[in-house]
Amino acid sequence: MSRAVFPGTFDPPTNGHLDVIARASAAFTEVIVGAGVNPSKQRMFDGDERVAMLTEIAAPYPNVTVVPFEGLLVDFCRAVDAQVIVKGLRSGSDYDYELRMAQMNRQLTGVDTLFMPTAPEHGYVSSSLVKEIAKLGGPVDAFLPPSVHTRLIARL
Ligand code: COD
Repeated sequence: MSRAVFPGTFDPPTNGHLDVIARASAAFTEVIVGAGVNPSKQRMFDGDERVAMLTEIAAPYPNVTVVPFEGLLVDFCRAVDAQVIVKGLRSGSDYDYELRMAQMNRQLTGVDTLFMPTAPEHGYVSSSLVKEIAKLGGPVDAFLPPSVHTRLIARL
């Protein structure tokens, strides 16, 4: 039995996040999507909204559950008894950022991180860019699950 945590801010969840959720669902017995807080990012959606959006888009995957968390990721992994952290990688800059966190998290509690390369069609998609484009009136429906797109447009 392997239980993995896929953590992120998911503000909002994009098609890139959903692709990682789908592939992790096929790779692990159980996947817990951890809707967390990145202290360096301003959020548009609160924790309940991000959990609701993730729960809607993860509905087709019965072994995926969505759980909010605050505090350290390693403490969350311990609380839900997860053996592995899954992260998506889009670029070298993602790798530099994620490698340090992966090494730190392993040093803190021994939990390992597995990286999943982005699907090429989602490699340039980020929540931050999607929000910026949407706020300035540009089209973002190609980058978001339909239910998330509806919520984002309603918010703006
Ligand atoms: N394709 C594939 N993967 C993607 C895509 C895409 N288009 N977009 C994003 N991803 C991946 C990211 O690389 C990341 O792995 C994941 O999806 C989530 O992305 P974001 O941007 O929603 O989330 P982040 O990077 O802001 O999340 C950061 C955490 C909340 C995980 C981090 O801040 C954290 O661990 N916080 C808890 C506090 C803590 O433990 N700090 C110490 C860390 S050592």
